[in-house]
Amino acid sequence: MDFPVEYLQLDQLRHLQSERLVGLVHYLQERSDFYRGKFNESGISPDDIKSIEDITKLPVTFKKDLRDHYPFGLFTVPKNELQRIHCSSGTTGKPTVVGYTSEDVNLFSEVVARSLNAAGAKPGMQLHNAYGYGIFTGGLGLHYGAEKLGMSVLPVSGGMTARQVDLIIDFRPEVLCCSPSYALTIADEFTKRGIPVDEISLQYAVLGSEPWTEIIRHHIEEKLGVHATNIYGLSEIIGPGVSMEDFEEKGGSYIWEDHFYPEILDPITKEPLPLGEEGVLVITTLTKKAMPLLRYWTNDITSLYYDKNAKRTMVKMKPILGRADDMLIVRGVNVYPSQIEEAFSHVKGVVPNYYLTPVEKEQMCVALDIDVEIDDVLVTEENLELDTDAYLDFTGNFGKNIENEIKKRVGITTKVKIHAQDSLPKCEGGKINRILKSK
Ligand code: DLL
Repeated sequence: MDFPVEYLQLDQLRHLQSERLVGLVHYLQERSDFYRGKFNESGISPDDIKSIEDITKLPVTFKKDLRDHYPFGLFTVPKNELQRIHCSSGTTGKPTVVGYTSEDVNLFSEVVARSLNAAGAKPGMQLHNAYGYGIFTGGLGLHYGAEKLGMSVLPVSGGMTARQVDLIIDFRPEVLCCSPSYALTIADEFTKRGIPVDEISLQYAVLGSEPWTEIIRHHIEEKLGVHATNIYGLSEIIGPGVSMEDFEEKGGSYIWEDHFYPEILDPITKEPLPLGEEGVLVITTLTKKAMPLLRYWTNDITSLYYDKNAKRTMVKMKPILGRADDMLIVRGVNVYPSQIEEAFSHVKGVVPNYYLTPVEKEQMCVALDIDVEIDDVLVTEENLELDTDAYLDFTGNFGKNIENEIKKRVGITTKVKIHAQDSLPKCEGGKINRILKSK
């Protein structure tokens, strides 16, 4: 199945984006008190916007703007024209609320269908959808997209891992979707039951909603026998399906930029950065009706690039390094959990189930304690018995190796405590929080 727009020549794509942006600013001028106010404040007239290149003249929108206009203040259609409402998964304060017209729901389904297709899924395949159903956009987003592609869906939602595995064994789906940390939990359950990987029906895993790195991809692909690909998105923009990896390319994700125009801004100056430079991803929704956003500050750190071997013409983004909020400053060094995770991949035998505890002194983070698991196989190979002196020596040295690797690659000093495989809490469905409360 092909979605021809993914292969547009760049000049045609820019033309389409320009037309859409011009339409959007006029739409907002007419329908949005919020943006009309912003245009007036900064002395912009919609007529100043003639092409996509003019986008930098427009104001940046922040999460705070959504919060300040809770719940429906940024909607540009009356409530009776909505078809659906979702919320973002904020952990503090009021959630941010997003609305969809029926056209928006169609658009959402279309970009998710494209994403599933890029992930390797095909019409006629069955999706085991372990994303949460509810106000979170993951469950329903993947559900509608899969149906649009012509797949069947088991709307199982997250949690109850044993039942998930029973259903995968009995129903034999080809595609799994859930968060990467939950895919690890599902994969571990298969291993625990001693089911050989070639007996698992799954071929593709479509994973996102949280940052993840190659070590997690490697574990999931090996244990489930799948192509694991990265799906990215956020409720404010639409939900999952803003960008997606291709299962034969991996390494970075196409942004569906006919609908979601990306820019990278400097986190401090908020000025645009050139292609290839890392900063905050900012997205303009070119075609949404119920709650279009101009230059929305996602707070996610990444960079944009073109891949010369890419099948499609659209720009790609690197995996998200983390949310700007999740950055730890350890003795003056900026660190994202994903960088620690990446460092693990250089030590053989690390199981990427880990937790980070910042250690504070006078309200400054001075160190990082890390709890992480070691692969059972390594311990068995050494013929070690749990908790004996030999075991403690071995895991002590193993921890030192990890500390050295992190020092070398990330530049911070850590204290690593090694735990037996399956002994740390696992993801029970949904997003995992790997940063624990400071000590
Ligand atoms: O997490 C939408 C989603 C559902 C994406 C299912 C993918 C799969 P929110 O709850 O609004 O929406 O959270 C959005 O999650 O700003 C990122 O910080 C993070 N995030 C989402 N996908 C990825 C990813 C959904 N693939 C926030 N890699 C975003 C890294 C991700 N971070």
